[in-house]
Amino acid sequence: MTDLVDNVAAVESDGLARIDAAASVADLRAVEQELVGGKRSALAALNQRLGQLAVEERKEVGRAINAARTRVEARIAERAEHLAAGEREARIAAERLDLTEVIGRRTTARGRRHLVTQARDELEDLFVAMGYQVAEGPEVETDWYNFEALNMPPAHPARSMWDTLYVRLGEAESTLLRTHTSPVQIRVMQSQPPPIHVVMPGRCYRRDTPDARHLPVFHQIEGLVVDRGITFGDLAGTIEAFTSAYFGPDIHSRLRPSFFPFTEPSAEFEISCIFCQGRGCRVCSQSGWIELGGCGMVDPNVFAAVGIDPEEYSGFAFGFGIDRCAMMRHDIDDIRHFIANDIRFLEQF
Ligand code: FA5
Repeated sequence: MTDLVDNVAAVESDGLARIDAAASVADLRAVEQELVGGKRSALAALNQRLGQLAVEERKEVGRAINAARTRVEARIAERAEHLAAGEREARIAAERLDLTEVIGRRTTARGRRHLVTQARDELEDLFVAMGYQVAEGPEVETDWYNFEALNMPPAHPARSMWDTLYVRLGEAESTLLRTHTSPVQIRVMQSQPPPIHVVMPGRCYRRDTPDARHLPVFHQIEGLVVDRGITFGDLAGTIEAFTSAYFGPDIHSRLRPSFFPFTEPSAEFEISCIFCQGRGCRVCSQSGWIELGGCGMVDPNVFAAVGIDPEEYSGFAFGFGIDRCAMMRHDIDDIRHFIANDIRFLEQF
């Protein structure tokens, strides 16, 4: 009998050592099978030998086997929990996605919107916030939209205000690259009845020699409001609202009498010089003001061209250079930087 009790003790201590040495949950399940799992396990084999013993001895050895089984099973459960936790952690570590690592390894440089596009988007947003809609028109225009409908009949002297690039299409000088965004006013008024609150950004073309303030291809944004009872005061207020929103509350605007064939009265609008805050400097020719664009009340002849009754409706229009706005906002002294494609310049914005 003592033999058998010793055997139980040996199976137990050997079993506990193997449980502690198991390196994975799979190893542990194999050890468990050999020790306590089913008829062929080590403890089951000892149990089978109980039949050879006398009743009293059988009880004692049986108790020893059961106690050994309880301790072995408890150690297996404890070790299984420990091994499973370790394996879970290892799996999570292996599956981890390090997003900062992905950014760190990125080799291609990200592009950005050109500064003039950024200025255009910002100006659009500003007018949309004031209740305007955004419209666009073609860059290749007919003479009628670019000049005639805007109160400039053929041979009108005002046409020479804009050096025009013509396209060889149809009759001579009937098709051109638009010299300003004002023809889009005509297209908008043809397509919808008043009330109209719309801004029209886009590219314009002139036979201008490039210099610090001029490019042959540049950008304008046009504004048009048509409704009952629109006054010059509404125009002045709108210009003041957008200039201080875009350039900052310290920058103000003023209107000076001017001439455009499609507005009456007409004005040029200027903003206080952002370089010297209106004190006078080289950029503003010591005047304290910088010209931004033109504006005025829509001429009755323009309303006539699109069939709007000038007795019932009035309106104002304005148009100014987007490139010039971006220059003033970002302290850029030469408009040609925008098209030089120098990445060192472009990536600053
Ligand atoms: C016009 O083009 C009128 N259509 C503006 C207007 C609209 C008046 C609605 C009344 C009512 P002007 O030729 O002055 O006006 O041009 C307006 C602005 O466009 C200029 O003040 C300037 O900011 C910009 N601009 C004109 N030519 C160039 C150029 N070559 N390069 C860069 N910007 C230019």
